[in-house]
Amino acid sequence: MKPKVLVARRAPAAVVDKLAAHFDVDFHPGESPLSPDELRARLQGKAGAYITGTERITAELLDACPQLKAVCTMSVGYNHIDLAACTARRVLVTNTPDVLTETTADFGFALLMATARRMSEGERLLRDGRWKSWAWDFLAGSDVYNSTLGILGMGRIGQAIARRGRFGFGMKVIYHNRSRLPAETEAELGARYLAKDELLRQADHLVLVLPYSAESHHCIAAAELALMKPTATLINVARGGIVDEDALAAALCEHRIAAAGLDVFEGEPRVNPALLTLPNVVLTPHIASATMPTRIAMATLAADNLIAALTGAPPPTPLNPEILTA
Ligand code: 8YV
Repeated sequence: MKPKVLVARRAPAAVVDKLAAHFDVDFHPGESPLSPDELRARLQGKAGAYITGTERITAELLDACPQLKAVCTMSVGYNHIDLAACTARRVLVTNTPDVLTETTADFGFALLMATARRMSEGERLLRDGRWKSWAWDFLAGSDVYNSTLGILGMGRIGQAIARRGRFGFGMKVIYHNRSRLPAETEAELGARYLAKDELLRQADHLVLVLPYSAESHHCIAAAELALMKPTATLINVARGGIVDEDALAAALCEHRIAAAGLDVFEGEPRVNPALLTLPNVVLTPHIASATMPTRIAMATLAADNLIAALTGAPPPTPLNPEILTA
């Protein structure tokens, strides 16, 4: 008998077929995520779960699904999974690092450029028939080339954005991270480590790429925004909860910072209504990793993790590998 697994969201057909070769697959093909109650019901008797960032794995859910042995998420972020609760119950957790790094960095940089150069604002104006003439300051934004790129959270994606800034746009790179990078990585990126407040003061463009946790919740709020330059842009490709959106909307409205580019939101897919009315914010629906090759690579890696986890092989990218040896 094949082990039973739940595939909680649509996935590429080849990936579902691959899983079906190893498992008895219960597949949720819908466009919307299962509700928490539906997820609990569908996980009954399942040894494995293939999930995405839209399914929450809590201690209560784990207690209600004692057969569960592996949770494999098609995402690099895992703030939707209670990792400690999984580890305590010997449930293996895997994510999908690396395969999305460059694609996500491309998007982070695209969002930075669109925000600094007011691209969405210009397109809206043009489509609305409000483009009347030329003026010296018409849609004048801020420079990217030669400016100072601040990165909060210098992991794989932060470093990939730093490379784009330094080598593609001659930017001065400054960063803050929980732990400082090795000297040779700093030298390669030309990146200078600063205290968080100093990073906020000096950055022309501040990109948030840090993981979301209780520690990073609202780590950009009114006090932090007050330190930023009035000409600065703020870019968030990490998680919405890192930014206090009410404080950000107020800062944008009062031009205490110039603009923001946001791909992630605290209550997504709901967007704070205050942000929707502001012209100086570029809003995208959590698509930083959304290219077809990258999404296929993420889905394949999540499936390979699940197959390994339930067939006794070492999974490629475990988050709690200690349970494999303990
Ligand atoms: C995904 C992401 O689109 O990988 C992540 O952590 O935020 C995005 O790449 C999303 O989480 C899908 O699972």
